[in-house]
Amino acid sequence: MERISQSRPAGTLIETPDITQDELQLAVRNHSMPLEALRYAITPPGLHYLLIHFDIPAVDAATYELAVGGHLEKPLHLSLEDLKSRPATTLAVTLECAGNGRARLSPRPLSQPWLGEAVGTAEWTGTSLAPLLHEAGLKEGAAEVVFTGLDRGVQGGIDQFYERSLSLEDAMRDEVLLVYAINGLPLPPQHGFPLRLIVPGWYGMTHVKWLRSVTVTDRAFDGYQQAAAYHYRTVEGDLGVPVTRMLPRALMVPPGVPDFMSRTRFVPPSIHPVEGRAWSGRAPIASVDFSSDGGRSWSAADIEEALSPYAWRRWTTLWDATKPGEYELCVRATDAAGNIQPLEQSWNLEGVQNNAVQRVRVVVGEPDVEQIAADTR
Ligand SMILES: Nc1nc2c(c(=O)[nH]1)N[C@H]1C(S)=C(S)[C@@H](COP(=O)(O)O)O[C@H]1N2
Ligand SMILES: [Mo]
Repeated sequence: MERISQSRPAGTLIETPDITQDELQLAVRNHSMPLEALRYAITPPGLHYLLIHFDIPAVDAATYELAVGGHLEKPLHLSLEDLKSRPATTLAVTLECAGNGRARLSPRPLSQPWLGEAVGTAEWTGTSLAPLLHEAGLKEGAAEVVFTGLDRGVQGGIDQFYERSLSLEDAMRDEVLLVYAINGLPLPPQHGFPLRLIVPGWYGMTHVKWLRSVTVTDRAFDGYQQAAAYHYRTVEGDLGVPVTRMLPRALMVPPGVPDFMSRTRFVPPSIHPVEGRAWSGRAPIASVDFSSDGGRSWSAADIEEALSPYAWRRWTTLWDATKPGEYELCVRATDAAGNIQPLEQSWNLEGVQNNAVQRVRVVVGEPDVEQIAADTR
């Protein structure tokens, strides 16, 4: 018990740039997407980021049932076969954790220490939620839909199953799916086997995995993950603003080859193609700008079509890297609603929605092996 009493609860801010053992433990359980995987429109299996608050629950597909109940005329119990026999939709959707970028903040909110790569895009297959709720008959006064997972744990001092809600209006949108397949294969345990929610455009916490029940309620849900967590607040005690749809972000595939420890890049003098992906859950991506001088000057990148309205778009540009020296490459996305990525970190108590621009240090020229050795000693 010593260990637990010494651990710092989530919500703690920490000044040290060093990662704590608790953060390291979270980081090895939950991995981000290696940036070179931005090459793929659909993230290959195993490279999609992962976030699991508690433990992956053990589920027997043969006896599994989803309970659909609450403020409904005809509550339902659906087997996996029942769900699979309903009309199916496949949709390419980009998912990003709301805490992406948290570890760049100072002081740092203690939680999963993402740097900027907690993202992935998959083709999810499942059945639309709205027709199911219509069939079950929404009762007068239905206001919210609560999605509960099979995974249980303690967070914020509260024993809970992971659960989140949506307003009835948001839950009834066509693109909201109960999915049982990813990239044409059954969900693997870590992504929510046998069934998860997909709410295109929203930050990761919305997409409840390992669904046990869908419950229609006539009042606002006040569970921990809804009412306490996932709020953008800069002042303790402030209610803050709930985290909902993804803000725009662009990422680049870091060019050249990396140094093992610092991940500084080395590129031979050349005209160098640079590529990446950009997304927003608020509006389509309108422009992507590239900088090779740390964000002092920008030039527009070319943008390609997305696989779906909810998937990231590929962008490309040519970087004039003919002159040897040190560079800081940046990329910045703007969406059609006018949301633009900030240049500075967007500090807040939980470390959510920090969509500050990515910065990649690149040396044009041959790696200076002696200097690298000196820097890492
Ligand atoms: N049941 C359950 N659903 C969950 C979570 C969880 O811990 N339990 N984590 C959420 C968070 S915070 C994120 S970012 C996404 C991650 O989805 P992925 O691991 O499939 O990428 O799942 C969400 N759904
Ligand atoms: Mo997340």
